[in-house]
Amino acid sequence: MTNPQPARLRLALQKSGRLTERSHDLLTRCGLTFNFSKDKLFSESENFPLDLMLVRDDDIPEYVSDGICELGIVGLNVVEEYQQQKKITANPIKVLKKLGFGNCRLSIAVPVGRPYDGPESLKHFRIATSYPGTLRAYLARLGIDAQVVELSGSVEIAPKLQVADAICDLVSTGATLRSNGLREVETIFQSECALVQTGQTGQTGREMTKEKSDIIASLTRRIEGVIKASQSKYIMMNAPRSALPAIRKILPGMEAPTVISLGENGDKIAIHSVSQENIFWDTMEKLKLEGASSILVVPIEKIID
Ligand code: PRT
Ligand code: ZN
Repeated sequence: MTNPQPARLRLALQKSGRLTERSHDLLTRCGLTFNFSKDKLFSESENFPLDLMLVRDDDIPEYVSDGICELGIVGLNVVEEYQQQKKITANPIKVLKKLGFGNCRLSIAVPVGRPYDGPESLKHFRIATSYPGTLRAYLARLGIDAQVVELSGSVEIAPKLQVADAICDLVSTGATLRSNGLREVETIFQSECALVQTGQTGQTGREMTKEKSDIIASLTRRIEGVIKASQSKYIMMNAPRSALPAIRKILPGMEAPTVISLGENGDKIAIHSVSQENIFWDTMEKLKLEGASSILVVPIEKIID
């Protein structure tokens, strides 16, 4: 009897766009290697049981929702829109980990100079958007009767073309709105890129087995380790022993520091610790004023607690 094939997972990823580089970088930092090729739909990892499926970001929620891919890396705005449009309530897509990049918000904006006095002002407006599902759900929640004008791109020019009174679009810096004479008035959804998992368990041929769940748990742990490491710093310094309480006050995010006695009478110490916060120049200067010297702050590559 032949052994069954070991399980491999499929992860849907944006083929080419804003999220692609950061997503590749994250997987690489998790220790996964791939043989990327622009023309291929699939890219297999050589050292982890995971195959990437490289597609347009708008298609990712459907592949994940249907269980064709167990996992996806995608903006939560796209997931929300898909689930609102399809009115999915059973087995929704699960957010396993927010990844801290691709941050943006879905906002309503009106032409500068147009009076706006809260969501009630949107009554009878024509609002142009590529996110009709999310916008309709927002308007319904607030009981606002407005017309949703669906556009697939360049939503920000709709008021100038007089096809809409307001728009609902993604905003990150706000520069696009400003340069089109628009003013952000309501945020209806906060988004960032996330690792998501199918809510399906029994798709024929792609059942969610214990083996697959274990692989997902292992990948999630690695991703958490990479994210935690990128938010942490390793800090080392020498200081008089008497300065330790003051130093701990300056660095409240410092985890149980390792204190090593220096010299013979032990009144000087070396402090080593992981800090969960950003260490700025002014923090280093404060440490120096407390008598710390040889202060070293170094990035951390991986952390497993
Ligand atoms: O080809 P494919 O369909 O895969 O890609 P796409 O062109 O549809 O998407 P892409 O690559 O542009 O964006 C992918 C994801 O990035 C989005 O779904 C969001 O989750 C996230 N993201 C983060 C953004 C932005 N920030 C963003 N600023 N997506 C789009 N924008 C656009 C926005 O639509 C507007 O036109 O940037 C403009 C606003 O930016 P600011 O900085 O001027 O406010
Ligand atoms: Zn897209």
